[in-house]
Amino acid sequence: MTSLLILNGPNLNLLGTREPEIYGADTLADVEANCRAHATAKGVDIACVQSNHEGALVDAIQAAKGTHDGIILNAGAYTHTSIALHDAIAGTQVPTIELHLSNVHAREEFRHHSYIARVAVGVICGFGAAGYILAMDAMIGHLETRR
Ligand code: CA2
Repeated sequence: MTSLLILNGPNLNLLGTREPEIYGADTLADVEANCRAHATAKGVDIACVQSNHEGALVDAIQAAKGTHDGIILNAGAYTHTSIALHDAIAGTQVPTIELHLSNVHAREEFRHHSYIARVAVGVICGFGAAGYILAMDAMIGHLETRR
């Protein structure tokens, strides 16, 4: 069975507690529950991981090789700073979709650059929590066309 890793980075554990006008009212637990329900409907397995630590995210990407077929990655602010995450994705070659709740291109200049996009299958941003479902469907479709 296809298996996806839903990987969330720094501060996304705070979802639903502040800045709902930017990130929505759903908590991370709500988002993960929606992903689990969608995975059941689509007949895929998922694992959900969140960490505030760059090295732990690198470990999770490395551990995905041979365990998960694709990664949905909201790397949070590390998107804009982390060559280590870029290298982990490039090194493991696990297909990865970069995801953001907000439209990072409509925000501050420092959010416009991504180290992840260069090694991602594609990027989804600006659709709030629905983006996780869009990303799951996009990854399932991507994996099907590769088979
Ligand atoms: O829009 C996104 O999903 C981001 O990845 C969220 C990151 C931000 O640094 C990226 O530029 C875009 C920030 C996540 C912080 O989430 C919070 C949620 C509620 C309260 C405080 C922080």
